[in-house]
Amino acid sequence: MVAVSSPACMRAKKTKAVRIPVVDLSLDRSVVTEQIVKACEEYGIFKVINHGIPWEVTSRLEAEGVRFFGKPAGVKQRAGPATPFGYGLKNIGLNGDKGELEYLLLHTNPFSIAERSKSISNEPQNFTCAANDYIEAVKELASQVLNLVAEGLWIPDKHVFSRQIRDVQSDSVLRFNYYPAVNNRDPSSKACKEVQIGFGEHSDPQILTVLRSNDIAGLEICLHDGFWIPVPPDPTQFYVIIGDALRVLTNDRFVSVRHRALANSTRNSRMSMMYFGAPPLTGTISPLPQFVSPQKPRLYRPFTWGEYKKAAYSTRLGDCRLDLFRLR
Ligand code: GA4
Repeated sequence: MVAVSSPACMRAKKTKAVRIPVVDLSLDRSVVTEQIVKACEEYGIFKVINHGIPWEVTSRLEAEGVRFFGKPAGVKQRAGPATPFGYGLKNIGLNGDKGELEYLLLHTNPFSIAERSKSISNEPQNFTCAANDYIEAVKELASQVLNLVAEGLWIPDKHVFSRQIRDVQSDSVLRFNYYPAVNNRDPSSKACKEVQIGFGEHSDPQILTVLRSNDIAGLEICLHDGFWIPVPPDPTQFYVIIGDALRVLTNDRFVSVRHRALANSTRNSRMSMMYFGAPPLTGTISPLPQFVSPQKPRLYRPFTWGEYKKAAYSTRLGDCRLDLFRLR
């Protein structure tokens, strides 16, 4: 087992009122690029509005998710266990992490989607179609955002980041997280007394995540100073979350924000759908020359996405895996 430092955020319990940046993609390109870069540097997360993804594409996949999680336990288990792909219940990853949730983790390759959908839906073609359309739409959005990032950073090759997630061999994944509503009417119930962690704190390993949830709250991010702040749910919009790979590519100019999900809703269940945009397994992750100088020396050794993924699955959810690749 490799030694990794304990996450700073685990010590922080406080919260304060801060607004997550909102980027309107319909505004002037120079304004948008500047806003995105600032948000990536200061927060590692922002909300995109006027994103152009038709509501029908999102709602169709949401309906498939709701249908699946509404099935009896025994039926859902036919799509599991998650190793790591498939249906998971309370177990996260392969090293004993637990959470108050159910999930579906799917590789975005169309062949994998078609294969998996057989155990997810009674009408697999409908699930396959909804998932593929959604994946295409969020991949486009992620690529658009990554091109704006490159432009905002004055990188001559505007496709340097998006190329990685658009590659046919891309290792991108799609995830549904379902946090059942808790019953707090019983004063002796666990839910009544303590905060339930739906999905523990971590940073996403990939380049970037596009997250969409229903209108039930739960997601929180950790600020630089250790404060946790809630991310207000907005079913019509998307949140972009910076992952570890983009942090490395920018030599730590961007932060890969640590986040977690609480599962405390007594109103309704929370369901989120995440697209994690990743390079192919052989794709190299190394600080780009633009971000390395005598004043800002290279902070990481080059590694492949495959190596980083392996490190992710051999560590615990909350570990700071990037330390394993850090030079200083
Ligand atoms: C966090 C981000 C994505 O959900 C995920 C997760 C993955 C899993 O659930 O299988 C991991 C987690 C995530 C990071 C550390 C490892 C791997 C669980 C875990 C303990 C799909 C991913 O790529 O990394």
